[in-house]
Amino acid sequence: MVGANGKSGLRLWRNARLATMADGAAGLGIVEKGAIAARDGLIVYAGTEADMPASIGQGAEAIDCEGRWITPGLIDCHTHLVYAGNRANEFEMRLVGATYEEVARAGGGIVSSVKSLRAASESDLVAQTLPRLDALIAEGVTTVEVKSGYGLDLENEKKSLRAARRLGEERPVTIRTTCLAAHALPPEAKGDKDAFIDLVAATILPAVAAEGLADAVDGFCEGIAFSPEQMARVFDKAKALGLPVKLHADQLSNLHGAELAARYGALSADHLEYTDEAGAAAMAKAGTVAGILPGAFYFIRETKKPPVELFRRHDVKMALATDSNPGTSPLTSLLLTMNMAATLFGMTVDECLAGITREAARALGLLHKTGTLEAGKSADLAIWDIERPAELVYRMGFNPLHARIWRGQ
Ligand code: DI6
Ligand code: FE
Repeated sequence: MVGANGKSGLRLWRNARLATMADGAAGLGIVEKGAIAARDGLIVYAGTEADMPASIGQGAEAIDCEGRWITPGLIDCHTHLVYAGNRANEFEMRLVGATYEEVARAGGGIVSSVKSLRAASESDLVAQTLPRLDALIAEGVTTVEVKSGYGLDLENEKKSLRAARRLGEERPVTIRTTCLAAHALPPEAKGDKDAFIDLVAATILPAVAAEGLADAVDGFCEGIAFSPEQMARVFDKAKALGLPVKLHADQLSNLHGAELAARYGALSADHLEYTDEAGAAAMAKAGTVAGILPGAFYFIRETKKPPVELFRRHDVKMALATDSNPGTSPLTSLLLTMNMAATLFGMTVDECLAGITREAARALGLLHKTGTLEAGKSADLAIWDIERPAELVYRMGFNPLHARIWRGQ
């Protein structure tokens, strides 16, 4: 095929150092004097320049990376990016002593974002979200998961998910959508959580699934949100509709959300500050990824850390994400997320980098398509002006991205 780039539609990034992040490779899967070739948006070669078959490079548009590092394009596997307004006012309240739970019980919290989102049009939501998406993209992000959960009725959940899908038309980035209707109780539910869960399971999920608006289903299992039994009803419906599940689990208390998620074969269970050993063991057995979210931990000044050591011991894969949301993590930097995971939770450089590439892809069920530099995967790359990968984790508030490639472009 003759494409825009090179006579054969083939592009070659050469004279680079690769952190392939390949599954099973030692550490970061480093390749010195490396090259990556891509055709039609897919990687056809990733390895040393010396070993690259001559036929692969023929006719390619070659880009000299001048010794720069290439990693997989970054993946933010847990965001609530679509919302209207912000909650800087609650931040101010908390700074003079109120806790997140107190703010929530006083009618602030998620419900105040629900009011703002319901008042916004779909286009308005897209316009308000794009600057946040652009901040992620500016750091080399090529895939973003976006949850609903501030609509909390059929029309507004659909509006959120349509706005999320539209982000992927407005920008060169892969968007995965998640229906988080079981996020909080809307005011019109008048305190009846079971009736609201009925609405989610009987009406919202089937409609969202029928319109193909969601790639997965999530929920908030917590004292201030929904019980494990209520979440199980949501998951039963998701499974019946053929949608994979994930869960906000054990963030503020241990309701054994990790085990619930594992029981349903969840792609990931996220937060996990209060998860115990039984939870970690269940996740390992089910292949459920641990979604570690240091932004929320930091922002609400949580003190209980997620049990990273237990996850290592049980070989639970760990992903890292921003949890970008207006209430508990107004964060749009995966680089800063890595620094927080290292500094606050003691995650290593290798764990941090895997957490925003390979393991984030796994947490989205996309590991066959992206997340590592390997032939057959999407040519999603981030090219960095750094001397060693640790710099990506080490700095705070500095962006050394040289170029971002999404699907070969
Ligand atoms: N856990 C969180 O940290 C966010 N949602 C959730 O289930 C908070 C979202 C918000 O406060 O708006
Ligand atoms: Fe979240």
